[in-house]
Amino acid sequence: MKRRSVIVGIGAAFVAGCQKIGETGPGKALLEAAPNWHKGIHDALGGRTALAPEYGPEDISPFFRGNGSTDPQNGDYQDQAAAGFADWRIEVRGLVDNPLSLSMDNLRALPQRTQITRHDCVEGWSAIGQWTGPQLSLILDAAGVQDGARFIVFRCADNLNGADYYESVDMLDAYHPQTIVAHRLNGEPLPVRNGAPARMRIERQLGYKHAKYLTAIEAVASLDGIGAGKGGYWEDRSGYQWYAGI
Ligand SMILES: Nc1nc2c(c(=O)[nH]1)N[C@H]1C(S)=C(S)[C@@H](COP(=O)(O)O)O[C@H]1N2
Ligand SMILES: [Mo]
Repeated sequence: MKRRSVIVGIGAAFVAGCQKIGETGPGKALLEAAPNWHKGIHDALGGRTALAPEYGPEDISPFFRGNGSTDPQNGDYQDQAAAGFADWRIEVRGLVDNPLSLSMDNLRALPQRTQITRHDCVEGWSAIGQWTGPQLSLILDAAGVQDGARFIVFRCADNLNGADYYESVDMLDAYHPQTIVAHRLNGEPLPVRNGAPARMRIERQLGYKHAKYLTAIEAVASLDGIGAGKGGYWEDRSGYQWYAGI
């Protein structure tokens, strides 16, 4: 939880600074006039488990665009797509007592959660979609995550410019109730452009954390030695933060 304490540290310094401003002068009036702003900071300090906003069916975007990989050409992805992903497997491995190899039927047989949420991409666009799939927590509980695990890594089928896409989250986001392995978008099987046959929804995080074309879920003690060690494809090769909480 190292990253979390960094975030909390920044938040605490921010609150301390604001209290100082608030003691005298116009800052005080500003603070008193804006109680929700103050609450917002408290939520930010303790609200990692709060739910992301959910929307109504009338809010669903007419088209949910694809971004990054939208039609993987590497490996056997195209063959798998042509076969309706009948042989697709999501491996659950690493620091688990019972490694699993989940078919799409296995995924669909689990209790499902449906949620209408807003996706925010750092590139400056958003879209609202309805996602359906089992909570990741159900899968992790079935696999029996061991005590030493601190992160969950998501492996993807697509290779972008010579590197496999991957992402990772800490246990708070892994067990968050809105963290699901989505296989349906707006009531239809997930389109290829949006990550068929299954992709992560990590609703408290920015778009690049939502790994598409999911092939494996790995419980690990450390992110060292995975990719370039920064916890994700974009984290490894740009300034994108590993913790992309919203
Ligand atoms: N495997 C994989 N996952 C990915 C990406 C990608 O290129 N490959 N792009 C990410 C980014 S930057 C965003 S904004 C979302 C886009 O999801 P969408 O294609 O459904 O819009 O997927 C994320 N997950
Ligand atoms: Mo993105």
